[in-house]
Amino acid sequence: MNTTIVALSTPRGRSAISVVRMSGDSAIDIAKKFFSPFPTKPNLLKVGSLHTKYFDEQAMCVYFVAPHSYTGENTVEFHCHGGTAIAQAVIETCLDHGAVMAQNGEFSKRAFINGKQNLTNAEGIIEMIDAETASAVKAGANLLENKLGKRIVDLQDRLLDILSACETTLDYPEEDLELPTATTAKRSLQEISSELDELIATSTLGKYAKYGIDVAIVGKPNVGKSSLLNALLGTDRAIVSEIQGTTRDTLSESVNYRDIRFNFVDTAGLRDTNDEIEMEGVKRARRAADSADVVLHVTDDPNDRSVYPTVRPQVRIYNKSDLYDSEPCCVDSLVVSAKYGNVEIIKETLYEMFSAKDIESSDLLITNERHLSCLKRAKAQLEEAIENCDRTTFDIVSNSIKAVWQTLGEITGTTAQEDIIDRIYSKFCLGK
Ligand SMILES: Nc1nc2c(ncn2[C@@H]2O[C@H](COP(=O)(O)OP(=O)(O)OP(=O)(O)O)[C@@H](O)[C@H]2O)c(=O)[nH]1
Ligand SMILES: [Mg+2]
Repeated sequence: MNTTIVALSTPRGRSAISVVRMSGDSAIDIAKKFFSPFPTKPNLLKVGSLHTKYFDEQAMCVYFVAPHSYTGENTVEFHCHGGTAIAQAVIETCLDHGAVMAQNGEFSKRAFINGKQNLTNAEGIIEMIDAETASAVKAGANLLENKLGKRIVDLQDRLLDILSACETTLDYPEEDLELPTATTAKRSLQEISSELDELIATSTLGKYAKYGIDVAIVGKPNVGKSSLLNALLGTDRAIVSEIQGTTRDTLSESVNYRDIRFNFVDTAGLRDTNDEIEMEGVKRARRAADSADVVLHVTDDPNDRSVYPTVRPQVRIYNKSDLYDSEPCCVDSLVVSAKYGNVEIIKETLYEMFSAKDIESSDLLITNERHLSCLKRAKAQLEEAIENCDRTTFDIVSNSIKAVWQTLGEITGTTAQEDIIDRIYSKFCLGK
């Protein structure tokens, strides 16, 4: 018999309702001791009285019978009135009747142990909870729906097929692969390899979906960088003045455009200076540009052809267009007026530039660093397996293919180490 765990599944503090969840072999028996009338059927929320040693609480109760629950175990949920004291009394009552406090993520970890979810499902849930844009929610939901898990299982199955095809042509594992077998195996492995490449390549868009696109606004003092930031955000965030060198530090703020998050960084105007603080500001501005996904190089001079020195992609912005007598000299640039005009064209250009449409429409993006590192490792091992096909015995080829299979299994959790599993579930909140 396993332990029965209990925790508050809603945030602590003042709220409309609190949900207390209990899971384990004895969950239903425990609940029957202090909730009446106990629901007569599973999966139905029923009103009743929850008897604590301090007061009787009118609450709702629902129970699920193993394996038909989130955790795969007997589970009971109490939906009580909100507030700290009521939830605390309900939890205490469960503890007094034999339950123990759950650890962070323990409900979900039990779901994993009971085969109700794999690691990518769990990571999908975390990503959905942490998401701040619709595209990040979608990326998490795809994990939860097991889109990556299914791809991984498919790749693993094909590796096993390759292995068994090789095996049937041999009497002894030490024998060399026959040429036709080796050629077929190699071709199949190469197909898997290019699919891994495709998956790995989606991680760039995955990063944008999850964290947004970092955009540094740089240029000489007074060209209107801070005005531009404010216009892009639609709020009066940064100090604007006609004095050169107004902005000293970097200033970051995010805004969602369609489903994509843009993280704009306003920076100090670039110029030579002896002012110690401003010098530091300029240094920080250059650093922000170096680490950005794209640089907006702002100028207010329509004859300015200069290019900001960076390896990052950049877009030249001619600002203060309301003051120009003629069109700016460079056509491949954006012409705006932060003070009077519409700056949506900047967001639209960035959106196009980063194929943000593909972020919204793609079914599967790699958004998780752990998945990416497993995929890269599997890819390196696969390259080794492909090389081995040419010049080694079956047992060496087979070992290298098994290594790829094993690494891919770490993604879904079938071959993951206990500590990795623990680390993932400890990121969950208490009660999840
Ligand atoms: N006419 C006009 N003035 C603008 C426009 N954008 C900004 N300004 C003015 O230009 C001056 C400088 O604007 P800021 O936004 O502070 O410029 P900055 O590039 O952030 O300057 P530093 O922080 O000093 O580097 C202010 O007086 C703004 O009102 C614009 O589109 N048209
Ligand atoms: Mg400024």
